[in-house]
Amino acid sequence: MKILVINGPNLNMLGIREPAIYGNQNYKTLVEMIEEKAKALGVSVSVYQSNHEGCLVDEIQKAYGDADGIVINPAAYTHTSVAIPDALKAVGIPTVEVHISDINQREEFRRHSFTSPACKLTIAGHGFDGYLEAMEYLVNNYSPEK
Ligand code: CA2
Repeated sequence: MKILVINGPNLNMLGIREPAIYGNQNYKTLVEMIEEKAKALGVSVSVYQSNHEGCLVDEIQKAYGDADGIVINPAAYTHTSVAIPDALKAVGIPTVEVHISDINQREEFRRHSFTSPACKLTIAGHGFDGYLEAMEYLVNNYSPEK
């Protein structure tokens, strides 16, 4: 099974500011945790980050016919982008939306996700572990070998 993990704008800055919301660990640690989890689950993973909406759409489109599952944290584009859920629907790959913080307990503008209707599941407020839970969910429910 092949999983693509996509991270949106500013997530590469994790660990630098706002530790009360996003924790102390940095982006490199997040990527290492994802890679270790992939090994433990016996799947292949690739991790992508961009600050640009169109690049995120390009990456989703590139996954068509290649990835078996997507884990996506669209970051701020969660609350603004129509192009990202459109791309997810276009490729039809089972996708889990992840947010490090609990977007439902924060500012009003973060409570709406344009992405979640295009996803099988949304995990929010579980910190970095949310990504690992999303990977497990995809393996348990959408592995092509099962
Ligand atoms: O909780 C999440 O994972 C978010 O997707 C993170 C986004 C935010 O816009 C969403 O509403 C919720 C922010 C990405 C990272 O922002 C940083 C801010 C300060 C320091 C480092 C990263």
